[in-house]
Amino acid sequence: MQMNMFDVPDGEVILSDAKLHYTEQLFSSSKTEQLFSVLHGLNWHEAYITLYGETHKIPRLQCFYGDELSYVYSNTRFKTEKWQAPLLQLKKTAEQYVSETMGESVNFNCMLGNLYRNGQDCMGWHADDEPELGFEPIIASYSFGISRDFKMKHKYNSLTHTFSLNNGSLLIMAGKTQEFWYHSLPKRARVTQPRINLTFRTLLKHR
Ligand SMILES: O=C(O)CCC(=O)C(=O)O
Ligand SMILES: [Mn+2]
Repeated sequence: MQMNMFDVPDGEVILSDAKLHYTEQLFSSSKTEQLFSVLHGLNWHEAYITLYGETHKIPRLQCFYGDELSYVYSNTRFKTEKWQAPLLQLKKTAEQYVSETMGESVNFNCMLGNLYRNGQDCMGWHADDEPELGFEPIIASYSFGISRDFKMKHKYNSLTHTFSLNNGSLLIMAGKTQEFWYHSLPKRARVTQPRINLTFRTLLKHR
């Protein structure tokens, strides 16, 4: 097991019915800061979701970049923005981490981003198990900015797990994680700072 600059173990997270790898700190602190400000300039927008006939504003900003395709997520269809250089670099880094830590070769073709403006912004329980993501999808999730709790709960038993996703970290979810677990990003009343999350994914169908 590798230790990072904070002496926190990096590595595989042992959780039944899941395949997870967490790296606490990928870049130097100046590079991490620089990335946060570049990513803050992405094309963030508000989106709405209609549930049981009622339309609600999604409690965070989102963006979607990738190859020529569109993606329906939480009943929202995202228009794809063309890749930008910093995102392509992060995509490559994530693909290398997947290969080194899991021995799997992956080509991410899109990135769904979330900007949590403060602790009031959040994401409810869900699994990234849409058919377009295919069998045992690999999702690489970067965090920049303030640390937020990322909660997981097993779909079929009472197991739970909470990560604090730190500035400049990478969480890779693979294997049966989406089949057996839900995850969420709960509200945190005391958090006043923003967090940027980038999730690199592979969509199977180009539509
Ligand atoms: O913000 C996070 O870390 C979670 C994001 C997430 O679950 C998603 O985009 O599907
Ligand atoms: Mn998710």
